[in-house]
Amino acid sequence: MSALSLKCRDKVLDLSRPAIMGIVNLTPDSFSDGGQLYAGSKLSQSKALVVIEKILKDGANIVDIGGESTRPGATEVSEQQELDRVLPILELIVSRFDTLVSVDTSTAVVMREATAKGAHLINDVRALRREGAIEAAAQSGLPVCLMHMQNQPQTMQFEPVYQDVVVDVLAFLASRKQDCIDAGIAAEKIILDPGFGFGKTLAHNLTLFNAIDQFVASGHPVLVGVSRKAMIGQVLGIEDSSKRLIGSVMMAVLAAQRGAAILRVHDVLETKQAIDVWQTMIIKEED
Ligand code: 9MG
Repeated sequence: MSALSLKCRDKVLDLSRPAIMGIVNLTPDSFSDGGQLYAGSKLSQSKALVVIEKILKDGANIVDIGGESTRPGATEVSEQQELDRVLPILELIVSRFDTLVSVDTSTAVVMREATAKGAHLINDVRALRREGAIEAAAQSGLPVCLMHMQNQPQTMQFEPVYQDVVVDVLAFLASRKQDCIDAGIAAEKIILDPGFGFGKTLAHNLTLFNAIDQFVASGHPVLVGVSRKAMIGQVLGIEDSSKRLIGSVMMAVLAAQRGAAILRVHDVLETKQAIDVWQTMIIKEED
């Protein structure tokens, strides 16, 4: 199945080269950029607009918006809070920009409302395991990203354990994929994601990273999100997540080399430049 493009509603996502998904956190408490779109306790549409405009100018192919923080230890949000954060910004993007919008949610009602308002893709860190999510995603007809997470954000970093992290994560995604197909989601609409940092130690993350090609071998586009995450901080000894740019860009290129189709990143411009240089060198090698 190794598709070079993905149909997302009325648009097509080109996957003949790595696509860049720019992160827009609509939360006051996300791990790296939480709160940057807030004026006091209120989400500011004008601040969001500035950030989204920049991400698109910098070369993002997809804008990923989310109203729930899933950083380790994050507090849960209500459905209404998520709807209030996501829907107005989704409407803003769809009405102003010609781009693909992915909605980062695990909540069925958010999936349904976001689909009605023009979202192009569902990105679910819980791989459609919440009640009603798989049905909502199937009815939407949109592509879905199924991510692996052990436990829940509140508890996931308390001593995660695997028999064999690669085998276990591959098996989980294969089983979720089959459930999706049984629920009526077309196989061509499924994106897989090993879920870096979600219930994994540094050793688990690095082992999985080196096995990205095994996820790619499934024939599904693979999404990799390592941007500014703790694994980069642990490798480099950098506590402040906003100072993890170089490690993040490096890992994005390494993920792309291993076959990742979509890179979920905070630093769009820098990642795109690095990917562009790498792509140019591949083309030169083939000349
Ligand atoms: C929402 N979110 C945070 N990290 C992520 C990751 O690594 N992958 C995906 N698909 N979503 C993520």
